[in-house]
Amino acid sequence: MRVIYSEDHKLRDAKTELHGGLLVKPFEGPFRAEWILQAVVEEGFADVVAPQSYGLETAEKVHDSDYLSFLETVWDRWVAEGYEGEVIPTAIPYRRARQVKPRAIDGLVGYYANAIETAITQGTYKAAISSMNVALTGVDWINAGNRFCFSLCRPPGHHAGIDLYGGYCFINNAAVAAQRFLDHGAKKVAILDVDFHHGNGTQDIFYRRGDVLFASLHGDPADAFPYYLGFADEKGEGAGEGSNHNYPMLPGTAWDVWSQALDDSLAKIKAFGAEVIVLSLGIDTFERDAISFFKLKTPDYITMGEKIAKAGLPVLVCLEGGYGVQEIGINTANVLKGLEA
Ligand code: SP5
Ligand code: ZN
Repeated sequence: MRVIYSEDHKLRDAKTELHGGLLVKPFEGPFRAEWILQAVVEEGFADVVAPQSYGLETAEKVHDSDYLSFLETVWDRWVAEGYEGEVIPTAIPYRRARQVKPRAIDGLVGYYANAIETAITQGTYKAAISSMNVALTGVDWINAGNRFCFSLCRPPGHHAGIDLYGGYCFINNAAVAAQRFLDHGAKKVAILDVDFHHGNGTQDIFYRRGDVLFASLHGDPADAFPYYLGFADEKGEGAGEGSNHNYPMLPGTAWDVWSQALDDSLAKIKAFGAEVIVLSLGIDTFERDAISFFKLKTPDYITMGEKIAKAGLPVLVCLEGGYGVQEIGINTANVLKGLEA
């Protein structure tokens, strides 16, 4: 299977993440993509290709265009304000507050944030665009008649909503990819999100739409980031009613329980009539992940890929999370191996 990868991910290299009341070295850094690229090449996925460049047309169908302009300009505005640190909000539109866009940059940053651990930096926008291009190039590879593709996206995307960044995400790569599949003839697309964290951004984007099914397997939001979305009773609204499926699971969940949720989500995807699966692949479900609490083991990732392939659909794999351990590389490669098995 082809791997799409751009060096431009390195432009996203924040110095800080707000964690436990301290500004620490971020869990989400360039080393992640390097570990994963090295492992997938070593495991035989050596057809590594750089992405094409795309404009913003597709992104503007899933994100608010003012939000995209904010991402593009926020760093310069922050520096112009005289600030010396990275971009972190200090106020947010709390309950019962007005949802009106402030003129002041400090207010604007909070307006567009759904989590404040994530600092925006000088190269973040360019890296996020390159990550989107990696996903879109994967769409074109699938549309050329190939069954699988691995888009090694970094930064990740599934926490980025219509007009929200956070959770290390800025542009929702999987959502933009799904939109391109639709724009090139697919009537129904499924996004299967197996990252440890609920894909709150992807859910936000497609919640009222009937053309994209969203299924997410994740740590129960009562116990895990992003805390405020991802419960089982969120089923979609309007045209999207019945096409949103959340599988929250408890601390300590291992393959036996997790794989039942996977089987159920794949049955939903088949029943929906999806023509292609966009797999939001976080490998932070691993038992030794730095910030998560599931207990998946390295061989489980092969079985995961096998099960997903048995749905019989083309699969575009977009990288999401996975932290703190070099095994994110072999675990990713194992999913790819399982898909091709
Ligand atoms: C793409 C992705 O996986 N984003 C995840 C963002 C999570 N950021 C917040 C992490 C908070 C971790 N808290 C762990 C508590 C352990 N005691
Ligand atoms: Zn995650």
